[in-house]
Amino acid sequence: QTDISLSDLRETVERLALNMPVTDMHTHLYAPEFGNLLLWGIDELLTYHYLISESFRWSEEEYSHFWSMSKREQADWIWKLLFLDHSPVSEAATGFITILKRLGFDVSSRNLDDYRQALEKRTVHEQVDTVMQIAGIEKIVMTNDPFDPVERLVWQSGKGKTDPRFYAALRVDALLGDWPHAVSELQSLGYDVQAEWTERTKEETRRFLSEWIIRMDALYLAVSMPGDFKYPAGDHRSKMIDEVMIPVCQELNIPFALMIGVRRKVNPSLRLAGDMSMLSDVSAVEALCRRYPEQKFLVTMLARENQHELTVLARKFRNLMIFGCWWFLHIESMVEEMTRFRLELLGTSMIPQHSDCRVFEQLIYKWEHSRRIIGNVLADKYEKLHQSGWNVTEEEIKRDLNDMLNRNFWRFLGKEQ
Ligand code: REL
Ligand code: ZN
Repeated sequence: QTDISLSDLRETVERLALNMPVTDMHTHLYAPEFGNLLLWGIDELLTYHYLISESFRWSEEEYSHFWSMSKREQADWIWKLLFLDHSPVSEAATGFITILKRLGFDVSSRNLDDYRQALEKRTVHEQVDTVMQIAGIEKIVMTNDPFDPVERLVWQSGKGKTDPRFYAALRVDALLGDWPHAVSELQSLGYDVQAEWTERTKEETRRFLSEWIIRMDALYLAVSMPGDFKYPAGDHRSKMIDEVMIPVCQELNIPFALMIGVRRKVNPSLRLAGDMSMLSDVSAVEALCRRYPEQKFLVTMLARENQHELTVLARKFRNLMIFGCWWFLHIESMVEEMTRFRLELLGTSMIPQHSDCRVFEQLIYKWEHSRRIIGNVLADKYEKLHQSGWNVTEEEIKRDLNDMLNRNFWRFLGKEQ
């Protein structure tokens, strides 16, 4: 293996970073078997909730009027406000342009109907294959909610686990965040639970989780929580975690994923686009990692202010894997900043990014933008090493990228492929 010269280093790292197959360990995408739950195409892309909230900044329109429009009309409205009346420089808007370009469309024409017509000719299967190929995505982890009646039917009909490129993650926010709602859902699914925290209720909630993890073959159990999550606290959340969630994860030997720092619906009129970020308490994660050294925790936080402390915490606990630049942090400046100090504090022993895609083609831009940044930050580090006489080989660069974009996740799961 010959050494890479200093002048070729950056280009080599960037090329390898752009081409390394990826495991996208948290998305809101679905396999084609899930029917309409899998969103794709121009109108879904333009009505992404990130773009909805950006559009309303330019309009006096009633929220209710927007929601009464057809999807196509909403898309046209957003296209005009964010792409024609103003330049699409935000991350989500630029992302749409990256998608058009990579799909081979003439971006300069600005002709939405051409793009629509081109995609309407494709089947969902063709588009899934094409996009995964363009984006270099090998494995996709979905977010799977048994309380969603549409999704539940797919699992109950046995069609949920047919496409080998897609993996499940069991997501049950209501158990921690809206217990009354969870109780009525669990009851309607035939579990003998009640609002009071009885032994029977705990047992039945554990049974619910185990049965669904097994049915979905879920890779991990996931929850999102607001920043006011405290642990240990003697409240409902602590009890649910200690007496239900951790025991089930331990029994089935899967990680527990915590996504902390989201305040839902601060502006309910915006629906999905109305969620806000919130400062979190890193010491809650610290306490969990200390109390359960055998339990693996996948953790991401939404506030920028929490990122450095969380990264330091990962130095203290090997059962903590930090992942991704979540949501409002999934913008170039934050990905750059976070990737840099994560590498500086943890080396390559972290998961630098997940896509959080909701619409299939978003895989293209979310990963292209992130791969470039990851490659460049890594190139800076290799250049420093090179100047000291430590030359990384192409094989070693691939190994490092493969760790960050694939293996760290699978190794953490104990399911190295
Ligand atoms: O998994 C989550 O809780 C969030 O990522 C989502 O709620 C959010 O809407 C997503 O689109 C963010 O990227
Ligand atoms: Zn998400």
